[in-house]
Amino acid sequence: RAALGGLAGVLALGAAPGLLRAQSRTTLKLGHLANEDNTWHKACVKFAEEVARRTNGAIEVRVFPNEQLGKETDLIKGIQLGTVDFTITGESLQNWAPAAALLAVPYAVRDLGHMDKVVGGPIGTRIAEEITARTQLKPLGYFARGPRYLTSNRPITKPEELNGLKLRVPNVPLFVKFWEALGAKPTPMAFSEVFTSLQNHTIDAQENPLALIKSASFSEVQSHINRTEHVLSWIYLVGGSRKLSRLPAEQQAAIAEAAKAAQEYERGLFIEDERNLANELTAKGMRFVDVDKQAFAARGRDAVANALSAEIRPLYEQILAG
Ligand code: 2Q2
Repeated sequence: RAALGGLAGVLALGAAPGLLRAQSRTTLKLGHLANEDNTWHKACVKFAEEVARRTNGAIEVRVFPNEQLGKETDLIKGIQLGTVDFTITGESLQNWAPAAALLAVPYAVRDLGHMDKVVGGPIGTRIAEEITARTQLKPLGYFARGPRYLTSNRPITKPEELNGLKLRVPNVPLFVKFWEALGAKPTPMAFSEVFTSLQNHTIDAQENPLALIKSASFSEVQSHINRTEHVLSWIYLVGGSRKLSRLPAEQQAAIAEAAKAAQEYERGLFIEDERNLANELTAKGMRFVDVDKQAFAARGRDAVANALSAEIRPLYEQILAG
């Protein structure tokens, strides 16, 4: 008891400066769609730690996984309203900023090196600027994603075999047009609803990178992973530019640096994860299916080009040529 009392005394003393600081403490909220096992979440926790460290605890970032704070679209609107401060988002932003379609064009980016070149070059700058201008969401850093694969409960090796497959896609018009052209029936739906909808057969299939397929336990409701690898893209960690711009300059700088640290941290986790995911999903009973990728790309090509506005299309062609 005496020892505990002493410990409490020490803790109380130690907490005193913290309490003074706590009075000027700002709490910011980060919501995202992935769960605690996903590298995005781990990188968000790292971001929160880095923000705390770089602001001496003046800014606390609270992280809410699993769409707890709202679905992806709600989170985007929440940031615009000022009720949420950060999220992870990408091609869904094309509903506000057409150039965000360039983030995730089917069969455009070829590999990780190509992706980094696109994000870091003039096209990436253009995308980020348009997102900030049209949505008031400022890209602070980006995470690489593995290729998107089509999962289903039967093997699908070519577009003809889609045959009206009820396929969930995120709220991304370009994805809807692409899959329609291929012969599927795509339905936009929030990520948090996908597992249950697969379970109760409202939908037959979904498409995502292996990391999300694994962390969301889709292996329990889908048997096949068809190697379509139809989209290779990155995703942004974004913050609400209005609220961020009202913070003191040094805190804004600390947040920007923390985002870069989280980006680097995520890249390490991502590369490690990608090495193991196929084996892990196989161990969970999923079967990988080789597909005629050329046929998927060829069938979707015109739909993709037509879905992009005349202003955006040359940039798409630059990505292809880059
Ligand atoms: O399937 C999902 O919901 C994610 O992989 C989405 O592709 C991603 O969140 C995009 O909606 C990014 O804006």
